[in-house]
Amino acid sequence: MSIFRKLLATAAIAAVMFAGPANAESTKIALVVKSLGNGFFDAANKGAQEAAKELGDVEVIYTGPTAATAEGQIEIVNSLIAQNVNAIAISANDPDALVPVLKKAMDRGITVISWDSGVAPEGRQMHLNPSDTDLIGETIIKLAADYLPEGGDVAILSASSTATNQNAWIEAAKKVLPEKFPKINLVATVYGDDDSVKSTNEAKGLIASHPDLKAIIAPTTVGVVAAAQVVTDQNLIGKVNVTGLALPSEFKQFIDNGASQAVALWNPIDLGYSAVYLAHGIATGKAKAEPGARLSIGKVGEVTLDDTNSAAMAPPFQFDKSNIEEFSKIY
Ligand code: RAM
Repeated sequence: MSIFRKLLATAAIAAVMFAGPANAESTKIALVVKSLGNGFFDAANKGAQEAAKELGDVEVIYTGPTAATAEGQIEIVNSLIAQNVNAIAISANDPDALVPVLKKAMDRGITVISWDSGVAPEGRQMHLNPSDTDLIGETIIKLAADYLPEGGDVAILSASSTATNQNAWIEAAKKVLPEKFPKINLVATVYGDDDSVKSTNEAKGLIASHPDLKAIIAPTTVGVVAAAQVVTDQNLIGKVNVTGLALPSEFKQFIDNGASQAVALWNPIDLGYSAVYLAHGIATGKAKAEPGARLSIGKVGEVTLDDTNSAAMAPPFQFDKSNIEEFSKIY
């Protein structure tokens, strides 16, 4: 064998050795969600896996606590640090409680981003919002107001009381109420913790303590289903309109039966895809998270980071009788 051929053969063996087992060289990205068993996050995971496939060298680890608590997520992040993952993309149950453990992750060289529900700037390199926060805040009120020409009492059924995203949307909603929706009277805000049982009980409580309630606004895919089920079970269809942010596949039945006139949401598959795309870009050094940076989110487009290194993906869509059937087949 000539020296040249020998060298080629050696190179081939080396290449095989370096390729190693399928995942040896892949970028490990953990998609940490608020809690498992939530259809919204399962849809995001679908997009995350799509991004992994497209990027080719990525393994997505889909994980989260059983209940939507910061404590559960802290435990998970500690174990991801021990596993030496390359990146963590988290939808946080609390903006501050996770900062120390995420700082520890970053100190170890792990890329950390938040998406969906943010972490305070010192605990992550960037944050991806699904849509503009003020726009979501106004949208959830408008969804109720559109069907209340005379105005009236409405209440909010949220997720957990520390959820960064819901709290920001509620704050934005309260800001636009007096000027843009003067006839809408917000009588209460309660928290169902993205838990079906607690959300059901909170919805029942709202109805019992506010006899003139005209709408329940639930800016959570878990809460909105629970509230619509309560309205259905208590024969309140036509009396209390349920609205908010809903996954069409879970919510179609309540548009069909009239418990809700309309709801909204962004594409959760695109959101999970974008989170992985961004985490991968930063972890591999292809993208840099800094104010003003324009970062690619692959087939979804691109985002521009603001001065807090936050960006928004896309505006929400509205779903009603005319289109929920079509969207319910996608997510
Ligand atoms: C729930 C979660 C999630 C939120 C959606 C709208 O699934 O609270 O964080 O973005 O609702």
